[in-house]
Amino acid sequence: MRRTLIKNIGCLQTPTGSYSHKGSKQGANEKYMDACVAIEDSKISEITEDGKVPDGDFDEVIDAGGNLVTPGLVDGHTHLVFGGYRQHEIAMKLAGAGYLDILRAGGGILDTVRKTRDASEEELYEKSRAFLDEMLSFGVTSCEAKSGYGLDPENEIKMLNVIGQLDQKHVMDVAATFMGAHAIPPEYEGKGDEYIEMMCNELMPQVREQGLAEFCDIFCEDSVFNAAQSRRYLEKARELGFSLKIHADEIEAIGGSQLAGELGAVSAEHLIAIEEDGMDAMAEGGTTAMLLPATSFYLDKTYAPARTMIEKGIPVAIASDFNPGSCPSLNLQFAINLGSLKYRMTPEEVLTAVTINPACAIGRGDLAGTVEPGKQADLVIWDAPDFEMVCYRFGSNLAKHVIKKGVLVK
Ligand code: IZC
Ligand code: ZN
Repeated sequence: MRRTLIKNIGCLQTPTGSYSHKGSKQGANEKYMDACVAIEDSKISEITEDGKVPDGDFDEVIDAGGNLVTPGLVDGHTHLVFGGYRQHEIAMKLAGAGYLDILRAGGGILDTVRKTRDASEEELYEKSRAFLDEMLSFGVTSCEAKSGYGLDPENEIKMLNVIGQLDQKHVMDVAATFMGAHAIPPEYEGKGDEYIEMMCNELMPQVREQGLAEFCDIFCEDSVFNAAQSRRYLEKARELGFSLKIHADEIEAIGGSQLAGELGAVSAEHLIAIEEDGMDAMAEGGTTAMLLPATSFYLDKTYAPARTMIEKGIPVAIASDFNPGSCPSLNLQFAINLGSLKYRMTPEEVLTAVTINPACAIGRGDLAGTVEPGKQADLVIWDAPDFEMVCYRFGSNLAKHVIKKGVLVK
């Protein structure tokens, strides 16, 4: 057994438990001052505080230099596997085109679909592997990744294979979400219902049988998939044993958040335009709000009503939404800054929103999201004395060292 000690931790701040935190619990963090963390192989074995050092010999000692240590961050919503980029959309945006205008004109997601279909599995793997390296350098140690730029059986499976390979070969834990219903591909233009039926009858069962994804997601949005199509798709997914996710109320509130609550979806994502009844349904259904503030920033939209959600007892998570269209940034620290500034969440609430809550929403709550004996040793040593500093400084990378499964990876 390999033993590692992290010593000289000024403040170890972490939520506790393996469940999603809501209401007043959203901001309940434990803070251990002058602490040490002992690691045995890939797991945390002991936490000490007030200058006490765990007994025994260690193979490796990491000096935290009196800094803040937190759990490794968890990015619960990404579209990190994609061909090409969409920087040419800047000109359209400057000319006044909105996100859905670009999609309706055959660009946006559909532009990325063309480039993803053209890319080989190896090309997609190499590109996304580099993204995971960059995410790790920002302190992210687990993430979710969605398919949804293939939109046909061959290319959706190609994307899911890439995600599976990343999870296996890269040190990052990557949870796979099947998102065949991300847009209507050109072959099915004007035939959204038929496309949903093909997904439900052909591709979704195949993905399930081959064990390629744990979660199933749909883009419930004006000009994309309506609430009835989303219900059909998610009910079928639930029947097949997927956990449910839904892109809801990003631009227009068309019933996605109500559906999420009613079907007991594990998370509803975006929620910029959510209304009162959608929040009530989510609170009732125990659905986590996966909020994506860097997307509000990049689309120049308003920000989801995080404070009201916390008051209503909805667990709040904050993710990057890294994708080539509405959020071409994988820097979860920037989402932390916006969570603090725009959602007006406290540093403790924000920490919960980027650790245990998304860990639970991607099915990794037992392994990740807190620093506690028995959990995977995924930790960040920050170039900061407290988490307030991480909420406050923006544009720099404050993750000084990153430890993944007990190994120093930065
Ligand atoms: O590529 O535009 N919102 N899906 C829903 C996205 C953004 C990703 C994209
Ligand atoms: Zn998304």
